[in-house]
Amino acid sequence: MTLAQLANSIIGRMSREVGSQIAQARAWLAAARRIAVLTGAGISAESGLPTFRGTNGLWRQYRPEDLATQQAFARNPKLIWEWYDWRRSVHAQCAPNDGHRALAALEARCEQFTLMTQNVDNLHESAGSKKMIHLHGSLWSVRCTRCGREQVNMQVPLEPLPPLCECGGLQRPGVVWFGEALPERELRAAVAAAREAEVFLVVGTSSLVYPAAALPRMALECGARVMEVNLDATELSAVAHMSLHGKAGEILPQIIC
Ligand code: BV8
Ligand code: ZN
Repeated sequence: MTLAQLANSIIGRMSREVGSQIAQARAWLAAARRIAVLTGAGISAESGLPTFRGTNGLWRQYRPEDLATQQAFARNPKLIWEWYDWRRSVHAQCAPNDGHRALAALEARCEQFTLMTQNVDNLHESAGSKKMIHLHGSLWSVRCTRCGREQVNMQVPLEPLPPLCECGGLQRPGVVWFGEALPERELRAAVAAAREAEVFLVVGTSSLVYPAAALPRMALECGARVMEVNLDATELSAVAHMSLHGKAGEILPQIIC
């Protein structure tokens, strides 16, 4: 057998394996009455949003401790707001992709469905997802550091920076920073959905940030089938029942139809 023939036979075998994985994933999702989904920055990458830890990721240029913590905000609220307002301006130009749309279609046909996202963008909602939990808050909400008042503020760019509440207090981005607890109601709902799921689909997350990264493992312990869609192997791959490697916008429409 020549080298070219050997390469072709290996490629042929690999594509047959991927094909059977896609068919198996499609069958598991079609048969499941209770589905939970956890998404991360990777599902918004094909919409043009930077991830955190990828090659051009946000944390490649900045240290999270310097920007996504209460201490960083207290040190220099204007700098932190400039970073978040830059991200809001990038988000405002992005549209949902086929991955977001496939998850909205899965929700529409599934009896009991929960989409929990670590993302602070609103691309899932723009794609039609409704049964959603934002574990890390949203870039489009602001919270007063004095009276606690939450507001949705879609203005881009925000002026002046940093924004002030009507009470005169400083407003902060409505996101969860490192070292901050996740919103209790959302975390409780996410844990319940993970425990009840028959299938837990994990899309576009490095599975490094806790407690969100613990949710698929909880589902596994409660007997769920855990499937992962990611460009690369992650911390979860070793324990997932299936890891489909590729772009979310290409794989999800193949396994959800
Ligand atoms: C908490 C929001 C406790 C803001 C974010 C020391 C002190 C305190 C806490 C800790 C500590 N050490 C560890 C912790 C816990 C910490 C943690 O987990 N740290 C990690 C880094 C070790 N967690 C916390 O601090 C959490 N809070 O523990 O509080 C507590 C309890 C009670 C009372 C008080 C306190 C808070 C965590 C939330 C932090 N906020 N961001 C903002 O966005 O600015 S984290 C940030 O990471 C984002 O939210 C993001 O969602 C999250 C996870 O990242 P991913 O989404 O996975 O993105 P990433 O780039 O990593 O990966 C992308 C993946 O997609 C890759 O795998 C890539 O291959 C793939 N991909 C790329 N393109 C595609 C693709 N896949 C498919 N298709 C594609 N096209
Ligand atoms: Zn206020």
